Amino acid sequence: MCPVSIQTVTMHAKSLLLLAFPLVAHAHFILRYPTPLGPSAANQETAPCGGYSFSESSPVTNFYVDGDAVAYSSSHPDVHVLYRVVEGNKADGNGLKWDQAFPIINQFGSGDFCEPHVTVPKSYVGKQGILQVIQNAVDGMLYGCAYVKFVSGKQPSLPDLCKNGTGVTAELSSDASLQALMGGTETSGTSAPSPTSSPSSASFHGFSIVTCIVAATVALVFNMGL
Ligand SMILES: *[C@@H]1O[C@H](CO)[C@@H](O)[C@H](O)[C@H]1NC(C)=O
Ligand SMILES: [Cu+2]
Repeated sequence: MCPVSIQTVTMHAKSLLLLAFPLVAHAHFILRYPTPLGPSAANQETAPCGGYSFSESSPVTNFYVDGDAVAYSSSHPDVHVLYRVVEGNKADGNGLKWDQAFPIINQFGSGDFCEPHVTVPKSYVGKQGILQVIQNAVDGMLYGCAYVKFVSGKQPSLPDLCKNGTGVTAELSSDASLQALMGGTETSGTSAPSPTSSPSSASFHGFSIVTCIVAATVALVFNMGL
C-alpha cells in the first residue's frame, strides 16, 4: 500500500509506527447517542450489534421519528455510514424488515460526529426497536446498536453528546456494500441530493497517501534526530 521508502525507516520509527497504528485501527467507533446496547468496541466487527444483543437490562432511549440525533466517536478518518431501524428487540435473523433512517454518508475526520436529523417512518411511533449504525471502514464492516422507543415529533433539544469534533464533516454518498444490506437499492433517496461523484476507492486511496506521508515524515524525523 505504501511506497517502498517506508521500508527504509529506522528501528525506532518502525516501533513507533507499530505502536501507533494498531491503536488507531482497533478503536473503531463508539456509539454515544442513543445509548448503545453496550459500551465496548472490542467485537465491533461482529454483526449485527458488535457482540451485544438486547436483554432486560438494556438501556432504552426515546427516539423522535421526525428527526433525532445519532452520535458516535470514530477513530477512522474516512468511513461510509448506514443508519437503519427495525421493530422489535432482535437485529439478526432472516425476514427482518429494516428501514433506512438516513441517506448513506461519507464521513471524514476522526473524533465526535453527530447527525441530528435521522428520521424514521411515522408508523414506528409507540413501538420499540433497534437503531443500528453500520460503518464501512478501512478494516471492514463495524456495527453498533441502540434499543429505542419511537416517539412522535422532532427532538426538541439536541443532547450534549451531539457534537462534531474539529474538522469532522460528512457528505451524502453511496456505498455498494451498505446498499446491498438494504436490498441493493437506495431506499432513502426521496429528499436526498444526488450522491457525490467520488467513489470510496478514491477516498481510501487518498487516505492511504496521507498515512504514507505521515509515516514518511515520522521516519524522516527519526532519521534526522539520531
Ligand atoms: C455535523 O456535521 C454534519 C455534516 O457535516 C452536519 O450535517 C451536522 O449537522 C453536524 N452536526 C452538528 C451537531 O452540528
Ligand atoms: Cu476500526
